[in-house]
Amino acid sequence: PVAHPHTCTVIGAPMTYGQPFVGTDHGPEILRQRGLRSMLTALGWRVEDLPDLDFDDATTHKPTAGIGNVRNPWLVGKGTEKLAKLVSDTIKKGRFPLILGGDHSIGIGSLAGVLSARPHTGVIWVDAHADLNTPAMSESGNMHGMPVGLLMEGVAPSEPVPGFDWLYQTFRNRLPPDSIVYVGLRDVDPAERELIRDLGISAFTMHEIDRYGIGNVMEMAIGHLLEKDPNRPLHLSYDIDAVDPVLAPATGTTVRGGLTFREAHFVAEAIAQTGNLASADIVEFNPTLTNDAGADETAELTLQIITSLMGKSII
Ligand code: B3U
Ligand code: MN
Ligand code: MN
Repeated sequence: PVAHPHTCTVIGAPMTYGQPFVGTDHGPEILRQRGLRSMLTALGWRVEDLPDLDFDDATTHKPTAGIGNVRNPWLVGKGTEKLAKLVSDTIKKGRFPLILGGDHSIGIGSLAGVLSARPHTGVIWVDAHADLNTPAMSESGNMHGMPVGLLMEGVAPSEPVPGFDWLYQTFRNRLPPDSIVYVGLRDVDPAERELIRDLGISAFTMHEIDRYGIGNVMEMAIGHLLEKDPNRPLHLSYDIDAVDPVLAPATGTTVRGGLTFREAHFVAEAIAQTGNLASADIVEFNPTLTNDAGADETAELTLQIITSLMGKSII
């Protein structure tokens, strides 16, 4: 397995430009206020807590609104470029990047950074959505629906989206379709569905979770990624909207019928137990989209999921 790196670098990525709402930028600060650092320390991690990335200075002289069918490509592009560099550098220093969103467009930066430092990484995408759109496919133009699409081999556009030249220069590695597994899907666009079928991407939707149970699903999902190389590093991208909105209401695109409390934790625990997890992001917490109680509950759940992910076991 990947050597336990012992030092966790907390990277705040307060991105909002990948979707229509403000508020996702408060995620990192709220998780820190609730004791993220001491909780990591209690689990035996050394913690390097960096200042949040600055995503606001990106585009003083570039168009900030939509270009074609993409919203805010320059803002997302320049922000995720910073994140990709930081993630790649962090991994090269032997540290575990724990990336706090922000909306899921930051996945473009995390994935690019991870693939640059460790091209052979297997990815677990826990989400209600497939995030497999490209600008040509997307119905919304929101870039939080595109991180997988922009990084996948055979799907990624051949020409850069404006603001994403870096993805065609220093960060050219792409993710082969057999190197990702989805867990928790329940809202997939028709064009995404077609790609998942055509490319044979491994997808454990809520239907498979109901049918086989979360224990079997995680065994199959992890088994798929580690089949050829049991030492393969894993990256987890955990969109909090994978969890049922009754438990996690503070997020931008809730979809009913999500993971239960225990399923949400089991996913994290099973991945932690492999010993292969080498980087993770947790995204889409937005405290402003519900009442205070809902925001509190979602923040606490997010923090607990991170705890499970970073090695907390029940006994
Ligand atoms: N697939 C849709 C909806 C969506 C994706 N990610 C979220 N929502 N959170 C889209 O806009 O691409
Ligand atoms: Mn997502
Ligand atoms: Mn989602």
